[in-house]
Amino acid sequence: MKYIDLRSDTVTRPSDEMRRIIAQAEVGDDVFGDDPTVNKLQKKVAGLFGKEAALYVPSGSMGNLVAIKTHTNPGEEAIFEEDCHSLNYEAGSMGAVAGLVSHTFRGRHGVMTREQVEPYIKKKSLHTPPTTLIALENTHNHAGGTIYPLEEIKKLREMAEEHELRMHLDGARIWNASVATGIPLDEYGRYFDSIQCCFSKGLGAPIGSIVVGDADFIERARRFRKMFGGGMRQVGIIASAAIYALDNNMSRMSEDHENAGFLAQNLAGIDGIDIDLDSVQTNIVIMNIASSGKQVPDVLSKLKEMGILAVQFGATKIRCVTHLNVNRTDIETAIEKFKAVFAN
Ligand code: TLP
Repeated sequence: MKYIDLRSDTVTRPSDEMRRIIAQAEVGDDVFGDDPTVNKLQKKVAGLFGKEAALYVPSGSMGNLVAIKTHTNPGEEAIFEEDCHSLNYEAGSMGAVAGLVSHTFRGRHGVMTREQVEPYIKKKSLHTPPTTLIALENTHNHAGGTIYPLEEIKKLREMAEEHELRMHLDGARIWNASVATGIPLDEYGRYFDSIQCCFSKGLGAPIGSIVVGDADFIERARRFRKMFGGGMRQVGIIASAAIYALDNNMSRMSEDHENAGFLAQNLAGIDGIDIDLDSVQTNIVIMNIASSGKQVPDVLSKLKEMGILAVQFGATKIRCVTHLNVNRTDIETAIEKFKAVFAN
């Protein structure tokens, strides 16, 4: 059966044109720093964010870990939003590998505010783990692809400077935030010491993420990438796909956002499905099915029988993500199938 796959934007497949570009990629040994395609990608992305340098890494999880590990020492404290990806979906790396104590705050739509966070920043003392980092996520996956308001980012940046905190952004889907708001990537770049962004989500490249920052930070991050086994060799093969994706697949993300909005509007009209429509700001739709009395795994398996794939995202929640491999007709089909499952 050919599925309409709404589990994630990570399921996107390289197009024929992308595969052609991959086949022609110029390569070298990137651990020696001489893969021309990787160097081109790193320069290009650093430039897009107005940063001095960038480091290509195999995954978003490694990008977050490398960046945060480079900024901090074991035993220090870092501030995260409670439902962020780094703490909940990266296998405990912030504690197990970076050795951090995490202080979490609950954000509305994934947004922590300065007022909320500032009173809890800890100074260095004999007893306390000093707070040295704050990490944000934009767009926020678990909150439903929500966008961090620039005004709040600016306030947090001022706070970070006053308290000498480093500021990291998990920008796995920063492309979506930029396309949806029209805020250029280099504007986001101004407020963070490091940003991690993924090519293997809505941009449609098969593998890879990147970390941007200043030159000294990236040099130090390179050592941690090696330590974590992320030093790769003729990796221009996949970096070429990332360059292609940036040039061809970014502006079209507005289509994914329209499709997510359309899906959310229609699903919200079904009895037993509750959606916070304010949270549907980019390509993610999270619905709560508690009021239907149905169990998420049952709903997902019925949908699957009908050719629709989605994922569980909490005890009573389902997530659908739109991307370049699903079009409006697919979304219309998905809506019909949801209606059928919830009709009885
Ligand atoms: N997110 C995946 C799953 O892990 C949940 C998805 O399907 O959405 N930051 C954010 C905000 C992410 O959403 C993800 C992946 C990552 C980091 C990690 O990227 P990878 O999977 O490349 O390690």
